[in-house]
Amino acid sequence: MNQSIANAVLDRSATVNTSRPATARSATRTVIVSNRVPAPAEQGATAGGLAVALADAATPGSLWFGWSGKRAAETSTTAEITLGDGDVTFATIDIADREYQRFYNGFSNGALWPLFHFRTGLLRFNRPDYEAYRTVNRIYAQALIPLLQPGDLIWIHDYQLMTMAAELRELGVTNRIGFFLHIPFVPPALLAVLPTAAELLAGMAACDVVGFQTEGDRAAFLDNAIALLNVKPDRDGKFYHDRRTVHAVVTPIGIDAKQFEQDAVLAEQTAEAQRLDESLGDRALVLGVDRLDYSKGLPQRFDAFGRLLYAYPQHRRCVNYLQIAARSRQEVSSYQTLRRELDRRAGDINGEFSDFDWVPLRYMTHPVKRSAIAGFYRRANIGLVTPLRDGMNLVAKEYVAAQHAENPGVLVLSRFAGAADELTEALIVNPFDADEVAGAMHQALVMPLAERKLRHDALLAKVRATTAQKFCETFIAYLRDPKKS
Ligand code: GDG
Repeated sequence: MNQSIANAVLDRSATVNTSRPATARSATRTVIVSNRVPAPAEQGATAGGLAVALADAATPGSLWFGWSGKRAAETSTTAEITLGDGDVTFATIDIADREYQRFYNGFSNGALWPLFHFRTGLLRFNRPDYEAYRTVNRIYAQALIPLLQPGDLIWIHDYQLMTMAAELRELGVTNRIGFFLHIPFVPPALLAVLPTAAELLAGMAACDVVGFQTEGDRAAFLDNAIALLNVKPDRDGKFYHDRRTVHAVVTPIGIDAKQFEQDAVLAEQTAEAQRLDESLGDRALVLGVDRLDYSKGLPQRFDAFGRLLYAYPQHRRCVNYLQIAARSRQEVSSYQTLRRELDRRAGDINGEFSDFDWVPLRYMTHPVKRSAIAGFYRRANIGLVTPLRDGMNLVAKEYVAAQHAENPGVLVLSRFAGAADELTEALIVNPFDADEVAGAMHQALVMPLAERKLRHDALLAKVRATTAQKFCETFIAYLRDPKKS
């Protein structure tokens, strides 16, 4: 779960004194469950995000439960409790290294992630990995139960924990449970590729509320529910299954827009942003910021930049493309292959177009501080966000929030990012078509100021309207109010 989202979740939680006896019926407490929980000690250490976020999460009383980040010899069965700043309780468990490999690298990132990003060719399914996934979901459920209070609203996040709600029900939990999927959902023909599809779907249907980023994702889920659970959803996305009404909702995620706008102004003054600016001189900047992940369409994006330089030679020497591609999941082989592929393509483009005093493509795989990234966005004439498939894509929203209102850059956005449903004033492209993406970059580079401002004004209004806070409020309102859902 993205940190700003986590904070917003905590912020939206109603207050309750955690020292109350479990039997006392009190204001509802939100219990957030995510695969990874950053321990309080880590929070100051992470640049930007966590420290800022926890300062925001001042509302006391919530519980955030998940994995500690430690791979131990044995999986822990009881959670370690720490009180964080702002009276937020963190409860973490360790997972045994072998189990973690199979649960996280194996089934979560080797099977679910590629499948849900429409990449069946990359899907690796094997039973031991799936069994470990089920086991870890069960362990999460078992370790959470002693911490639960009557009336707690349980909000589970993302694809690593799709069967946890079913485990909680199996163990007798009657609290309202919500699940939010941060990544896309796939239509029945694709989900059917997974031998255990019906079990995963039943896991989701053990919740009261199931949330998605887009209408398309919700529709895909409902189609699968019809096909695999034999249910009949109504027009609101509600269906009855196993003595429970399940409500499928769309609650698109956002950023803390106001905060990001302010951060970007300050970030312009950071040493990193100044150095970047000096290194560019008068040249335009095309910027990509992604985790190094095959869903982000980086090889195709590199090709599109090559097409720009080839088809529109007037931009040669006048533009630089900086791609920040922070390494992730390096233990999964498809990520190692991607990295080698990008090294090769970057070399090809620079070999072909570089001059003795100009190198068109700068590509780095180590992460950049959050404060510096905001400054980089602000300097960039184009925010290049071209995933092949993406649940939402927060980079698109951050880029919009970071722009100078009087001289904004242009967002070039993949139609296959969830963000494209909202950010329709961006230049929307098909990331598989290098010529189309190159054409959009050219259009952006020559776009008159008046048009850039018109587009940016409209985009900023949307980014400000669908914030992280709004996302949490909307989801928790569904979760809190059985009548609403
Ligand atoms: C998943 C879904 C959905 C990136 N590089 C660096 C860095 N970042 C930050 C960005 C942004 C975040 O990471 C990436 O968020 P995205 O939404 O773009 O993508 P995923 O990580 O794939 O997130 C996605 C999201 O969940 C939320 O629901 O939108 O669709 O895939 O905030 O700025 N941050 C720092 N250094 C980097 O080098 N500090």
